[in-house]
Amino acid sequence: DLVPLRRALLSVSDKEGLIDLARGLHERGVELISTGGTAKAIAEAGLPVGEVAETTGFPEILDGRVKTLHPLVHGGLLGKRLDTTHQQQMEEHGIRPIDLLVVNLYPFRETVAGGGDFQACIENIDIGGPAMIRAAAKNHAAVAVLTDPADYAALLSELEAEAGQTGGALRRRLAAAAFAHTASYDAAVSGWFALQLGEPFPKELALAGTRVETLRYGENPHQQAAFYRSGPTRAGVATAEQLQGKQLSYNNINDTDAAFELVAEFERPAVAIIKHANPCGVAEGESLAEAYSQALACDPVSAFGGIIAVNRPLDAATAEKIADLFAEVVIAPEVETAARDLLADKKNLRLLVTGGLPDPAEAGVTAKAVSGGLLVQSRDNGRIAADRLEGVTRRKPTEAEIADLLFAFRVAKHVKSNAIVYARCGATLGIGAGQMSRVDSARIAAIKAEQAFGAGAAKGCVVASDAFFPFADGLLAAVEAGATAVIQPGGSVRDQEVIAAADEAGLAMVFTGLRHFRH
Ligand code: 93A
Repeated sequence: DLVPLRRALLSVSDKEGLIDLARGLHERGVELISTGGTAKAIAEAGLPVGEVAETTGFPEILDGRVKTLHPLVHGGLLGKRLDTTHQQQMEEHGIRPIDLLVVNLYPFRETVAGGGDFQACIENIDIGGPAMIRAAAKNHAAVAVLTDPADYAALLSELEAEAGQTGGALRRRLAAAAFAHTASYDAAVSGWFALQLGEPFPKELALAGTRVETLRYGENPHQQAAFYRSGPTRAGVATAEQLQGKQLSYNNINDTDAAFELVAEFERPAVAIIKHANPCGVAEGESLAEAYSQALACDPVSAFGGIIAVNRPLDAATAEKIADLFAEVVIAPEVETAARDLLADKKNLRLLVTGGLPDPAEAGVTAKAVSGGLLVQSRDNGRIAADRLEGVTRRKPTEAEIADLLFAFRVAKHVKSNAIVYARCGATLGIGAGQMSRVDSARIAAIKAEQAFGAGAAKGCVVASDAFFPFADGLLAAVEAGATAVIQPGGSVRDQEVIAAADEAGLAMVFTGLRHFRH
């Protein structure tokens, strides 16, 4: 299924690699036709190129909205080469076949990301480009289609190897990539348009994403995996620059994301250490180094092989401490040179720098695959401030307790449910995560605190619960561990029972009215 390549149409917004490709084609005797800007660029490189407008005998009109939308173009892309009726009709109408299409689309995503206004975004919705791409990809039996400059070299080497012809396998691969390209483009357009209407969940959901890399494997070695970037703007693991260390794994990326989102919750210097998407220690402090030591102290055993996120430029003092631990990943908004030098010989440590922090209050969506479908929700961007707390017990929390309650609740937001977090002085003491019963989470958190800090260590701490206590037992388990102040959403039918138990124990308890389930 080799097809000679005689005539190519090039129409690209991103001109990367264009001239090398055009030159390579020209050297093989391929006739080039092109749209305005692309033709200009090719001609400026001294290569012969015809204008599409000459081919069609029809000028580019309506500010370029109509330039390639013409039967002489689409007929040339879509006509079957081996079908006599098609060939007859093409001859009758003077349609000459196009054997290669090179198109990339108007920069719609970039216009949105750059803060373009509504009209600018609309103008950057490409119509003619996707129409041609789809036509060429449909007719891949005869036509090759390039939508990514990264594939230009593969086409040229195929021409070299096959004496100016393209093979079916390459054309099929390029067609599949082409349909993925227009699908992703349309997903970006449809997602943006729905948002303009204040509708985050359109009737038909299309996911836009560009593959960052294929991963070695998924959650387990027998699973395949890849990483996609969906939005260009957010500072986070998908846009981070890796300064050192081997390739990130699927679990690394998942855990690093959890760590960085968590640490972004805090105004003061803060550190989170994550294992299996749950924090094994979180702390804020006067300095990063201080916060790191406290975060590590919460569960130094689990922290081995963990993922560390910081919310300030990583400094030498903190890096020196991190160097003592076996950590898989460190992610930071910035890395000071001295810190980088200190970590440089830790060859297995992956060091990521993002240039900024995620905004915990930012809107967004999260998605989770279920069998045969996708569950989509708005991001949990809920945050509680001191003035939103409702004191429900006789004793009201002190200023210091309020600070710790808010800290603990922000941590609990990032712990898998059922989540119980004991904290004191801006540091976690014990975390109970992912249990089916809340009372078990409370007990586990107490055991962890005792393991790390000794018996009675949690005395006088605060406790946060990601959802209400359905019974008094979970609260009593926290009291037994030493908690004296409680933060929880409230809203259980047995709230009165739980409040009475808290009063009896002399606790100060506040309700947030906000739940942070996380699964
Ligand atoms: O405005 S369009 O939707 N109408 C068209 O007929 C058309 N044909 C190609 N945009 C169209 N294109 C796009 O123009 C291509 O997809 C490419 O992104 C761009 C190249 O324009 P120029 O060659 O003038 O730089």
